[in-house]
Amino acid sequence: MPTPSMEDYIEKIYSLIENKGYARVSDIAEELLVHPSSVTKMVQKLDKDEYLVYEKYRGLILTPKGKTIGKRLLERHALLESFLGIIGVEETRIYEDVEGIEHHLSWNSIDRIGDVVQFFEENPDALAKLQGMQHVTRYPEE
Ligand SMILES: [Mn+2]
Repeated sequence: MPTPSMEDYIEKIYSLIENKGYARVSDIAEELLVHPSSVTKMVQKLDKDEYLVYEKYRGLILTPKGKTIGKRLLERHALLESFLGIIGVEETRIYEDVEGIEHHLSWNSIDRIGDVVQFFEENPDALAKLQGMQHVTRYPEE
């Protein structure tokens, strides 16, 4: 199993390739706010663990294993964003909160959260009821 940090890289590489067709070390560094040398180090590890193939001057491609996991990680991220949206978390907090929790839930929990999301998508009346409970709250400075 990939570590949380490896998951962040695989997820980001997968989405870069989806959106731009390629993922360069510099793009990954920029998106993950890390130094390019850290990216190179991690990419070498991901290559060794067979999530991707890295060729210094030609960039990198995900292996079938890397693609499968990348897709799952991206779907997990999207699912958790939907979930936080449904339970009324403010739009501006959602991305960071998902980044904070996504690596720490079991796939079992992810599946059950998926049921909740599906339930509210299929039952707009229940969703409206839930939203009726969600009042705006002020939080201390974070
Ligand atoms: Mn994520």
